[in-house]
Amino acid sequence: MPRLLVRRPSPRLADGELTHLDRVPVDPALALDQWHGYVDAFRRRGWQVTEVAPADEHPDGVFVEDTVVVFDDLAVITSPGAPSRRGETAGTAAALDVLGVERAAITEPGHLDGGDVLKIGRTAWVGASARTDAEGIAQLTALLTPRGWTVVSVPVTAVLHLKSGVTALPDGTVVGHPPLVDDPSRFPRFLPVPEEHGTAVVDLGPGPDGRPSVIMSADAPRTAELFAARGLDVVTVPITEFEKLEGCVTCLSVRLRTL
Ligand code: CIR
Repeated sequence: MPRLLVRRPSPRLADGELTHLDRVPVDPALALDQWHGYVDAFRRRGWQVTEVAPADEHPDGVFVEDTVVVFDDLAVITSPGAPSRRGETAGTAAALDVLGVERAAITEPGHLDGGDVLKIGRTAWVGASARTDAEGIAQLTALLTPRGWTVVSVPVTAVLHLKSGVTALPDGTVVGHPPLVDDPSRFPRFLPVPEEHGTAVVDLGPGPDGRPSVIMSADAPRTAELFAARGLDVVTVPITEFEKLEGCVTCLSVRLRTL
């Protein structure tokens, strides 16, 4: 049974880090509703949900994806690039220990955010961004190469994280909104999408009729149509309050497929 790791939003969510967007008001009650809607969409598809202990002192704690990246049975605890986010990893590590997951970690002086890691097959594409540095990428490469993974570093300047600009459909096609992607030609198969909030998809596993299924933002209707026309079962969820803080559907969870 696949398992989803999530962390509920802090009441201080509105104070989260901003890099490329201007601050606009965030509604904490709406954010909590949207978070429940997101988690319930996975539950309806058979995912077991594990909540990491709340970290209300960390406004960005809900973006749990940035604290760990899972490769096969190994969970790599990250070393977040933003000082305000460095205290978020301890709770994630504790939750993984309860589940009995093998752990490794990126350590100082290296930095790496989970949002910069896009896994396709046995390749980890890693964004060299404002949050992830060469030392963090070198540490990840040293952990993964003996395990049969290839790590490829790509530049990220237009958006916060690699996965703010590109993600992958279940068949491995990379999708992205071209103005947000530094160099689409780096990816073997790239499908441009027409909307900014259409760049982020998460593979939900097979849908009720066996078709591959993805979850994505409700704020990208033309992209949702494009994916449906490719035969995908598309589930959309409103996540406006997280998008205001440069978050997306990927950032709100970590998937553990083998537990
Ligand atoms: C931050 O700047 O760290 C948060 N406001 C947003 C993090 C989004 N996470 C992600 O893209 N993986």
